[in-house]
Amino acid sequence: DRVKIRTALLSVSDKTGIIELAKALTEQGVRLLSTGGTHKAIAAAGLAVTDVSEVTGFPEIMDGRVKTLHPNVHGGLLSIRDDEEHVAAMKQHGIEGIDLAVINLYPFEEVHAAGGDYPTTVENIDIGGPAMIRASAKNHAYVAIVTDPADYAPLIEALKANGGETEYAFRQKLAAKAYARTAAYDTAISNWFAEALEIETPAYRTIGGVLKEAMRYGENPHQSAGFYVTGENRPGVATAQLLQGKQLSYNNINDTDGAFELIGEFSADQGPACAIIKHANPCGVATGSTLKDAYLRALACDSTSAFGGIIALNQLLDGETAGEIVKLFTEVIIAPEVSEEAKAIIAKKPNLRLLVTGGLPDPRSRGITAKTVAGGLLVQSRDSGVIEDVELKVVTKRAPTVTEMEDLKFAYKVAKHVKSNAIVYAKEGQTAGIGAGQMSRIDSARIAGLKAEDAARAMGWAEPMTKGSAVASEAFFPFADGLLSAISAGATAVIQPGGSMRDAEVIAAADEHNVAMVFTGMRHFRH
Ligand code: 93A
Repeated sequence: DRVKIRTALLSVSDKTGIIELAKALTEQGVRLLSTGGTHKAIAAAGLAVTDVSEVTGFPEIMDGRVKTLHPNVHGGLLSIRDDEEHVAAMKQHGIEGIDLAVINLYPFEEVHAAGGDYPTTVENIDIGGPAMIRASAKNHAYVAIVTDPADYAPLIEALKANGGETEYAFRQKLAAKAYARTAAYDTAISNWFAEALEIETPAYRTIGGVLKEAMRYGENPHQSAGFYVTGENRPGVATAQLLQGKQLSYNNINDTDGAFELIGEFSADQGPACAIIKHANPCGVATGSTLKDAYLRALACDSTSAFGGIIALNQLLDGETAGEIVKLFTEVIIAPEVSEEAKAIIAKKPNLRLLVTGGLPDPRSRGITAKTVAGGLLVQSRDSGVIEDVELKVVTKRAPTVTEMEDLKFAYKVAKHVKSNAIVYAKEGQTAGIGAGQMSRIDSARIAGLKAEDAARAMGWAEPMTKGSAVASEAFFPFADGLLSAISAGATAVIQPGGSMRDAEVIAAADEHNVAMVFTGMRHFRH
């Protein structure tokens, strides 16, 4: 199962480490073949290398679109070395075997991420490279295919250790990696196309991404995990820059995403806002006169749960706010920008991760969400529904006051980002109590009320903030009981999608207590 490497084909866009590899291969007596740019780089290093045009007997044509797409290359990669017919064909057509292919592709993903225009992006779709990678990987019984510069060093070591030969198990692993690479590459192209044409139909989209980093473990220490990027142009945890702190864990990434997607509902021009997230649910969200004020108001909602939380901010993190945040143990801070003063303050807490995104995500933007089920993936378009875009219908005798209406909208935006069943009390742009993830809506309402009482005790307030609050339910109240629980906690205004068979009953209960209620007509389930 060992194969001596006699001939290698090197064709790389990313030339990292290619000279060192070419040198090591030359030392092993390997004959090098190469395409235009790679040939030039290797020859410039003073190494002997044959241009692939000599192998094909054909020049590179059409701006390089056709350079390796030739039977002399593909026959060399695909031939079964101990098959009589294959050997005869090679002889007849003058095809020489290629035992090692080192290929990385036109930088399609990078060009797209850098905002390349349509023709430039199209030109960066590599055709010959993936064809050679797939051919070599298929023929891994004889050919080693290296697609990742990180594998150059292990390859060189393996060749040195094995007298210039590769082992079957090594080639198998390389082949598996090669197909992962071409699959991810085509996925990126497919997703770019779907985005460019604004198509959300699943038939036009491939689900997948490019591995950004392998993580030490998953949701639990015994699970393995990787972070894949889909190339969606959206400020957030996948594209953020980590300014300090160790690598984010699986749970950190999940929670940070929840935090930043939520804070994206509050555009910077509406004033400072802060969200504190635990286990992907907010434990406090608030607007404020300053960012520090917003943070303190978010914290007041549930300062117990905020310990070890994730903090998302909707604008530049300033020194004052940073000084306040570092007083409590926090896992991650994510913000569009960070001032130098804030950086210096946070630097004193080296374990605190600081992520900067350069902008806020647009809650209305397209995109996909996916979750796994046993043996499958469920994929849907993002919940890009925004309260400002829907017509709110007052269904009770009393209409909400202006302040109540503001708080209803605020609470509904937050409820969209709380696991169902979600109940969110809010007052003056500050969450007063959040009930998340219960199997019955009334339990969520009860829990949110209890949390508000806890907060009042912790903060030394005379009464829980739910007194005189607005309350949001992300889906309709199936019965009046959930609403009555909210009313007994002190809510005076309610927002919910409506649409229950018992709407009349629910409206009557609200009217009976002089509570104002509005219907959004838009549900925000989040399971
Ligand atoms: O334009 S291509 O799709 N047509 C080809 O025949 C072909 N052969 C190799 N792209 C092709 N390649 C790619 O060229 C490789 O995948 C690699 O990324 C790049 C290396 O070109 P150079 O050696 O000229 O820098």
